[in-house]
Amino acid sequence: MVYELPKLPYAYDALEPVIDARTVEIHYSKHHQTYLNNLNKIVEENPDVFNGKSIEEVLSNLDLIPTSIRQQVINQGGGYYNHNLYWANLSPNGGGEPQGKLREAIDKTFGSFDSMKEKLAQAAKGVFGSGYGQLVLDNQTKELEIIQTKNQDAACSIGKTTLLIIDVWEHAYYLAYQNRRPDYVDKIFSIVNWDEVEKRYDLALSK
Ligand code: MN3
Repeated sequence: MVYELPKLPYAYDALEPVIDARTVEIHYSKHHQTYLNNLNKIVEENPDVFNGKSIEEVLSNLDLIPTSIRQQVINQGGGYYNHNLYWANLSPNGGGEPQGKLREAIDKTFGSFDSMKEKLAQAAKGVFGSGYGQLVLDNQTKELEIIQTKNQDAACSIGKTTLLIIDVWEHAYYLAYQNRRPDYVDKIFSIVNWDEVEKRYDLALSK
């Protein structure tokens, strides 16, 4: 079994003006696709390591991966996994604020939605080099946290569930924003798919 590229849930130009069509097209059809192709090459050469497992299961148990291919799985598998999450937590109909249980937890943990947003934006803007700002749930404590992850490291590899992930690799914004990463991060909140983030939260709590 090999992994598959999830269909982009909207057109390339659907996230404009926040993210331009060409950036979405290259990011999805070249970057995301390449992580997937590279991952599937590793799968074909090491079928016993993957054995039909979901990529999340693989990345959540890195110690089961032979050390000779572990970093490649982190890089390529993480690149595939993080982008699956990234595209799905954006939407042309996004923006606004989360509701329900997630909203209650945000208010309780961070004081307010705006204060969470500010903290997440600062984390994303402040990633040194390539990586992500993320709102996650700690799988043990069931507390919300804001973290930075480097390169294509996956939150599930450190016992966290990704709820909202913001890609701050230059390829995510450079065509339209050049060096202005903070502008991209501030604007992305108007296309966040909070329905999807709430779904991830409910699922993670039920585990
Ligand atoms: Mn990316």
